[in-house]
Amino acid sequence: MSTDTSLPEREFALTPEEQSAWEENGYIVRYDVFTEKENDVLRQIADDIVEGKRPFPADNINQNALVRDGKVEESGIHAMHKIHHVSFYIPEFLARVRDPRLTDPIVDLLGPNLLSQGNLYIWKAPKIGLGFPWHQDKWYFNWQYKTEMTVGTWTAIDAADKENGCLYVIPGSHKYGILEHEDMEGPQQNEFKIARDAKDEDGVAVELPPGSVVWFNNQLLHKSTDNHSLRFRRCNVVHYISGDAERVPKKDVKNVRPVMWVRGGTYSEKMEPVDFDVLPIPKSD
Ligand SMILES: O=C(O)CCC(=O)C(=O)O
Repeated sequence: MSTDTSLPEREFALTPEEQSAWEENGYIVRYDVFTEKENDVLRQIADDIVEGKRPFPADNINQNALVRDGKVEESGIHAMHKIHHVSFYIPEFLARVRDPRLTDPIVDLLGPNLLSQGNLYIWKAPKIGLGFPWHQDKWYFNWQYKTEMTVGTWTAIDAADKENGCLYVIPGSHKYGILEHEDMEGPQQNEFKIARDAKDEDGVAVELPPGSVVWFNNQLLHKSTDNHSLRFRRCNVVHYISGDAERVPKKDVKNVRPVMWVRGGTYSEKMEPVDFDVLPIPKSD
């Protein structure tokens, strides 16, 4: 296992200005991190998965809720909402998870031993793509791990703006503590809860060109809006956790996913990371 993460070697480490912005706001943004060609590789693979050209566990593929509920008719990638844990099964997505352009800054935030809880690729189709309510990712992750902070990265595959449903964040909300998250009404997948105490007027739109990345503290309140445009708004989200974190065993939780080794040494007795390459695709019944 490689442990070549000594601090001076990191070309993409956080600058002191970014470090301060992180502490104050709970997120940072960089532009031109990935090229259009690199994004196209992920975009094509995700589309191939939907078209059945690449095997992938069907349970990890979610349709748009309006299509799923028969409210609109769409097919192929237009009918898609997201795929989960792509990097567990697809080598090109795993390579992206381990890319130093994403991970170098995270070493400054979580230390040199990094694992990933997986990733999420979102389509947000023209006109029907649905937004995500205000939430803190830590609310979702907390039952699984004992750790103060994990870090999410959000890469724009397409341009993201207010019209096609970009992210909104509440700067500094990573200092609020974990808010109550409640059930919500509406077509959005019932997998989501809303942090009702988050105030829309405190939100800032994070409009980004393709290839940009947002790094965010998992306690940062964020949301996104519906896609009202005729354009896709695709993104690739990856979550990172320190190898020093502790997994909390929960007997009642089905389908607990492994964490993948990313870089550095790991503490397998606590986290049991998968340190080989992608997992085999499970056979469907
Ligand atoms: O990309 C989006 O629209 C929102 C994604 C998000 O909030 C998340 O992955 O936690």
